[in-house]
Amino acid sequence: MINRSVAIVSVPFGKGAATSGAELGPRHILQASGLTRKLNELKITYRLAQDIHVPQYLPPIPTVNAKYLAEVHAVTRQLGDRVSEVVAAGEFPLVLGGDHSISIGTIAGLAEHYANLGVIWFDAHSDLNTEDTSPSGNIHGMSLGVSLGRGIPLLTKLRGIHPKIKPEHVAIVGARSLDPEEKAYIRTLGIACYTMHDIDRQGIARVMDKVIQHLRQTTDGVHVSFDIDCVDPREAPGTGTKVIGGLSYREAHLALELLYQSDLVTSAEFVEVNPNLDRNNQTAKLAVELIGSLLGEQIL
Ligand code: 6HN
Ligand code: MN
Ligand code: MN
Ligand code: MN
Repeated sequence: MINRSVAIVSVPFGKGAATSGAELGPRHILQASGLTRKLNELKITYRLAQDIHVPQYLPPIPTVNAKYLAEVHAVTRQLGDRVSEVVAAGEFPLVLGGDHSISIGTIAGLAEHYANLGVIWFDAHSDLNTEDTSPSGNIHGMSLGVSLGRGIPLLTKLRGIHPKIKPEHVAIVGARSLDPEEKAYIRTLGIACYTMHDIDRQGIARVMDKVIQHLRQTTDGVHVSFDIDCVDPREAPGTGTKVIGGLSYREAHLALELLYQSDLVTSAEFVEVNPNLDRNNQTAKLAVELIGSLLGEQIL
């Protein structure tokens, strides 16, 4: 997988989430926690693509229940362009968030290149709300739904591809906080959702083997969308929507190590690192280590 050069795309945007601070994620992951040092150690060639520009002020777009829609739209539209260019150049897109609303842009840019894009959604949540079902109005809780073609047309129609991904090509891993309508939608569409119950029962290795086997047979590219809140808050305190009972440190690493070995992954994003809520940069450092595992770091 990493015979390709990596293009790092920083997205300093946090308005899709309720708690501010995720906009500081890219800077902390890159500077304080040494992502580029890690990539050098792994002998991976990389470049820093131009950062996504986050506008200071935009006139609000009237909506029912979607906060900062104008800002999310401006950022995800740019990110879609940037990611599409990176893939067209033959590079591996590594997107650093930012809150999870940015995945709308990442996946929009990828969808142009992969007719049957697989998405592995590591998350405590499923991010399948719409304006009508969201308890918060925060767009980071709607982003997977948008990529599946559900919700706000301004976002679902980004780049003119609709929908971007198909439910049978999605696997959610690590879920433990689902809203009632999200559960109903997962059941109705038959989305593969490996909850913490499934992981406790089967083990993360077996779960990842199933995900890998299915996506290998049915997709033409695999995107890893890694919300750091899939990891237990003991290991990842620096994130805005913590839920106890998450992946252990080793479960998270093993999942990504197995994905590296599968040779299937064609892009990745790491989101929801919030330095304002972190302790001694623990969560940003964890993100760097996890990126290392996905890109080929091995214990021996
Ligand atoms: N995330 N389900 C809740 C909501 O507000 O829709 C939480 C969403 C969290 C989103 O962590 O990316
Ligand atoms: Mn999320
Ligand atoms: Mn989450
Ligand atoms: Mn298919």
